[in-house]
Amino acid sequence: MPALTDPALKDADPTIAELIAQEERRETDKLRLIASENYASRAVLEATGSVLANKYSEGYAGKRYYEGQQIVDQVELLAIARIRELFGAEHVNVQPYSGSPANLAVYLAFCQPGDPVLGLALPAGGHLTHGWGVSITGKYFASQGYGVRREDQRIDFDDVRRLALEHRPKLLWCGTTAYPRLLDFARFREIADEVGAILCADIAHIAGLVAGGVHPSPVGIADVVTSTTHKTFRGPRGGMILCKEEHARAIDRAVFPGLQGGPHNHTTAGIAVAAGEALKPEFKSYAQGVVDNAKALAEALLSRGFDLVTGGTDNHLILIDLTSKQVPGKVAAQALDRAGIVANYNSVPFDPRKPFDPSGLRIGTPSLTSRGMGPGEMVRLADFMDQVVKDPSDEPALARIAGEVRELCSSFPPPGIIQA
Ligand code: DSN
Repeated sequence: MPALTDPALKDADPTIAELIAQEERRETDKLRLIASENYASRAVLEATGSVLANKYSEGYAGKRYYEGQQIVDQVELLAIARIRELFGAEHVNVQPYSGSPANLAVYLAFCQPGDPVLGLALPAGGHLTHGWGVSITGKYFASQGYGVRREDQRIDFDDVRRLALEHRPKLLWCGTTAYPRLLDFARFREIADEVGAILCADIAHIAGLVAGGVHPSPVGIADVVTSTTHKTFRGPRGGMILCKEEHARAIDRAVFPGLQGGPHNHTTAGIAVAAGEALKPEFKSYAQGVVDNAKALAEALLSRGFDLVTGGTDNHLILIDLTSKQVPGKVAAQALDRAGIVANYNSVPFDPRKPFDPSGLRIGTPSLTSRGMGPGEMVRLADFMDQVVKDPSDEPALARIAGEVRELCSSFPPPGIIQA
């Protein structure tokens, strides 16, 4: 349990307890805009910090390699049942340790080393594990990356189809980490069918939006759907795979024994709790709020002269191209952090700058929405960002903004953190 509430950690290890307390303060006092982060509820944190962490459970419910699974089987079956209900999936595996292992399990289930695969290129907004060169998925498979169109920065389906026909991938990925628009899963399905590829949708970023009904679902369209559980979905750090029944055995065997040992049962319990929360009507309002806030923030930034990749957003994420502001993404991100606003620098499509010093800034609204902030706060945030980007080296101004941010944050206590 976090240091502010549980004396056991403070007594046993005051150093770690103090560091956790500092992180609680940081997450309370700052505006967290990293699009892949959120606040898990107190209930999710409690389940994740439970004695279930003590138990080994290789295998699946009813077929384990260790005894003593009376409780763990129930936890895992509950998590599976809730995720199935939420997404309407035929088969669910909640054992992947996170998103990257979930994606590796898909390769293992359907590909041999050297097989052709196709995914959105990292600089265009894809993920490392969709076949990018420095990832094991780019080294062990013959991967190709499709891109976005230069004119509107949206996924270039002509490029996807051309590469698919030329390359005949075994596995076609759709899914993004820095793409602010809805994904057309049906269009990907058509291309996958044309070349006989397995279609995998990685919905790590948008799982909460899909569950909340504000983004179209790939379930029933893609053969396999992978996700993390801690981004818009607001659960613990974990992963899950949803698939059609015909692929259930291949996926389960790929996760265990193919890739992993014992599942993290404490995480499974946290996923079950998060799925229970996502089944409640309030979750739909949260998901709608995430999108409404992103649109409000995008509008407010556009009206302050910021250039947004694709011109706006349909989801939780905004990608800002700072080229016209003549401030590199890293300089802006570091100055924003000093002003109490946490984002990450990011490449933009066709970025002339290097990935470690790119032109863009990626921001998102899940964490702010979980705190209860709305469109009015998004306008204030755009004002803060505008001031910071105008002069990222004006330290007195950054310190003043950090104070204003702290004051704003104090009216919106984040879920999961008990205030001292
Ligand atoms: N894809 C990373 C992110 O979106 O932040 C996590 O893997």
